[in-house]
Amino acid sequence: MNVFDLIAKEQQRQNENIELIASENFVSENVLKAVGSCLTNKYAEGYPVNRTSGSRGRYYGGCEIVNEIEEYCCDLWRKVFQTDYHVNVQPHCGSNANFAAYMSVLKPGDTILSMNLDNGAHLTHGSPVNFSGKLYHMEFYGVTPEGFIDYDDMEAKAEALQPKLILAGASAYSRIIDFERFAAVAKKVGAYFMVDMAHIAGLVAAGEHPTPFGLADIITTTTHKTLRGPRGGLIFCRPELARKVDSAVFPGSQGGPLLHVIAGKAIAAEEALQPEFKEYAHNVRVNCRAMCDEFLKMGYDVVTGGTDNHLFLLDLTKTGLSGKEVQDELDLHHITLNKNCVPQEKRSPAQTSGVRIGTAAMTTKGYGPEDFIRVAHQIDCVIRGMQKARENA
Ligand code: DSN
Repeated sequence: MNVFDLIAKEQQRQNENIELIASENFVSENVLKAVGSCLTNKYAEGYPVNRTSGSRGRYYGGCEIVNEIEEYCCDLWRKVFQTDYHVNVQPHCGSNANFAAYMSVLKPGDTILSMNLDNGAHLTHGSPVNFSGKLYHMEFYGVTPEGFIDYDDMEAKAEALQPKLILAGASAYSRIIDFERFAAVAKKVGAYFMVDMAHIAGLVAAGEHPTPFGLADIITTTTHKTLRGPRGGLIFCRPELARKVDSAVFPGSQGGPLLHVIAGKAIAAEEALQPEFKEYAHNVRVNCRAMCDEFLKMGYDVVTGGTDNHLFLLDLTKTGLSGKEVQDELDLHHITLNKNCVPQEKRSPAQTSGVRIGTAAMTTKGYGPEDFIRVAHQIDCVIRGMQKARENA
């Protein structure tokens, strides 16, 4: 086997396919260069000195240059979100960021109130098969029958259960999240308020979604979704939590930071500060609305009846097809998306009754509303073909 042949094949797949996975994107050549650089050779456990956490520095010699890179990266991300929150740029991924965020303010067994997993939350928001569900006492708020976050349910549960932390954020939620309402409830019950903005972070950076900064105590994100950076995580927190968050990342849950990825995160932050990024994030939403509206016009059911962000969920229940069948068939037509549960899901998570569609990646490739409308019709054509085949079987 030749790994470079396989990489070339994957490059071809990425060039040829229509990529609609809502959590994916295409990074710039500069991000690729940074992530593939000599920085991968360097060990640098610890942090640059003079951080808000009062860290004592690195455990290895030869860190002068990587210190500059990490500090530059931190400064840029604070600029991107126009915040004076402390930032830790070392989490290797979103799951690690969430692990360290919980660890910084919670003890095992403490109660977390988060969104129900069937309604769009992430594994690290309390799945019983994930560390979150195993280490913490998880309680969940739900969505209304139409699929909107049920804020009254969240408030009632917060009052009844007195959680130590309330979490907002999701992997498959297509509407604006009312961070102010969450923050008010968290304040009322004396809970920490944490936001996992991984999916919408690029929209927040561009002012296309209300910001959680100033409201949440801790904010986690990945850098590779709508932020269009390398695969990785970030944790922001109020300055008074800086020491706790930093020690929960290192030495609490990670060893050496991935400096090559941190350099890629710095490049992504430089790009997110350009006016073109604002335009990009705006276009992601415009494209998403155009495609979603086209499905609605064609008679499809969309969870919540629309979208405010970069994704929407098609509810396939009335087509009789599962999300998995549609995902697999679309793969054969070079359209890539993923199956997804819908509210009041009747099928297993391995089958599902819906698919999730996102516009961040193809907007990067230059698609506009008319392109996404064309793809909506291609998907409809595939679904109708599957239904016909089933009738004739
Ligand atoms: N797995 C990601 C997604 O697809 O939403 C979340 O991390």
